[in-house]
Amino acid sequence: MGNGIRIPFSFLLILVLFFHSTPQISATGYPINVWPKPTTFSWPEPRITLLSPNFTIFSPSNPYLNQVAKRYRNQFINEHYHPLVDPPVHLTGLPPLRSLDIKVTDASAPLTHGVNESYKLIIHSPYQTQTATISAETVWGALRGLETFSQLIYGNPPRLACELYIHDEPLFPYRGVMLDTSRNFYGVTDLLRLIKAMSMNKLNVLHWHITDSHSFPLVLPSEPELAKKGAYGEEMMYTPEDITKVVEFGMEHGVRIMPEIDMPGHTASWAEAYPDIETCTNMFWWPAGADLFNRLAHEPATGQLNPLTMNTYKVVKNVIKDVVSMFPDSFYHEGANEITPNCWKSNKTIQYFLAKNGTLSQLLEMFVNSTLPYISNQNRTVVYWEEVLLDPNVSVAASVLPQKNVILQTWNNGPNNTKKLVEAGYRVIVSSAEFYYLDCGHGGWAGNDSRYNQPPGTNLGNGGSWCAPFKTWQTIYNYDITCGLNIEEAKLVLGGEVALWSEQADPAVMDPRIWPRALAMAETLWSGNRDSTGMKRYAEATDRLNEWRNRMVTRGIGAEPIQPLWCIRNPG
Ligand code: CP6
Repeated sequence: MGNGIRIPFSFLLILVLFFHSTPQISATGYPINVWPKPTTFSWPEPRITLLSPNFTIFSPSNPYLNQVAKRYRNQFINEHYHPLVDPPVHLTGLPPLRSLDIKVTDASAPLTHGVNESYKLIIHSPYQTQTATISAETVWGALRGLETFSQLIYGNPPRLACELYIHDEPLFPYRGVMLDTSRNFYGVTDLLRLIKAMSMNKLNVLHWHITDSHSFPLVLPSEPELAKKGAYGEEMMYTPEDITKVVEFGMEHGVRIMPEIDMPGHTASWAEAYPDIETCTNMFWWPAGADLFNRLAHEPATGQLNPLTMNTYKVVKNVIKDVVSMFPDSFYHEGANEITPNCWKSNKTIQYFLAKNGTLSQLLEMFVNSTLPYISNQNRTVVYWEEVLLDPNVSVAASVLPQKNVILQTWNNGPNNTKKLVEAGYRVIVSSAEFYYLDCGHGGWAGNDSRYNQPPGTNLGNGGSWCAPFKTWQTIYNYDITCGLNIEEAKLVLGGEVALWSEQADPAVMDPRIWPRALAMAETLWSGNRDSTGMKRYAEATDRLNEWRNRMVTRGIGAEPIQPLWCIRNPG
């Protein structure tokens, strides 16, 4: 924290006192290095005290909270984080902090959508008491408070701010990251590292896009052939034990796991086991007129389940049943994106259906009508990509999707599609490709089609249009997911999600591709992107981001730097 930021903060304090306003984000006294920035905090005097070597956490008895408290206690004592810039305060010789008391009102509230994540953290004056308290409604709020507490500690021996007050809660209940494990495979350790990094940033949903056309890495007890034939290899599969491990690790970090088995499109990998339920998997690679979406995903022909084949539903229901039993979360993502008209049209049975005045949209309705109630009846809220309703060529009638049972995830056309959907009464998760798609790396296009391997400047239609320009953390930080909506409409926006599609990503580049950009969204969705005067807080965020990115690296997350150390040591 450079000296430069002190002046604006004291200035704010004066402004706030002068106008008696209630700003969304108020800050009094000195700044603190916490990411995402707490909603409200106050640190009137820059006092630092040591953490006692016998530091103890007292928490109500709850299996998750006890385990989490133990983990954090260990981190508090042993992290020894060395800040890039020494805080402008020094040890004052106060008595050390001896304990942290955690108080939880409802220790049995499960980790579900909308669970209360607020907490109050008070580090008292050591002259009065050598304790700190976290008070939260739920264990999940307490967990957020513990993360904040961990970020206040630095140095060896460990020390932290005292006489500090924080009241914190998220603006949006849904703060997600999507990872695609079909185009390239990620091991369980990679998934756990991602969950850990998400938790550090108070992100709470991992949307796991498990399968797609390229590979089917999920071992399902009722349909073992799907992974056996559709995975990239024996080592590149997730067993039911792996899933349990990921789900449990998520729980311990306040991160829900929402599975997606994309269907009926994006399913070519199913054809290895069940060629009879698929359409167009033998379509030649990019025949003239092939839909551009296929090219975007570098696909082996999209492959779409045939809604007119009875065996399709037998397999699909087995898949859903197994996935529901492995993933306890109440959200279930069914995909339903990018239906390719030419794919269905290439099938003889479907051609016959269309010739009898049937439509492609009716085919999708058949599929949704036989799967949505099946999933809803298992106490799941179904999430679909926006096209299920908005695709101009193939989409279902709104009456097929009851507002209370489904949530739609937008990714096209910035805020306009979000607006359309909330106007129609649907709850929405925003993943605008222009802002929140992280997949594009610097490797250029190289599908297994010679047309991709062209000299610079070659026009490949709209392929890759979202890739350029590369989305910087500022672009993501700047984005307001409810822009253009009125207050009532904005209430239907549950939150946002950044997405890492993996055509050009794998474990080797996962960390730097996701971080620090996802943490920019994390802060926007937690406490917003503006200071108390309503201005976007880039400069203040930049200093905090540098310090936070560095701490993430020391915690084992390969986040990209945003500046050379020189800029950090010599703030402008
Ligand atoms: N795969 C799946 C993809 C994409 C989607 N679904 C995608 C589309 C456009 C861009 C990036 C990714 N590769 N199954 C869209 C939801 Cl730019």
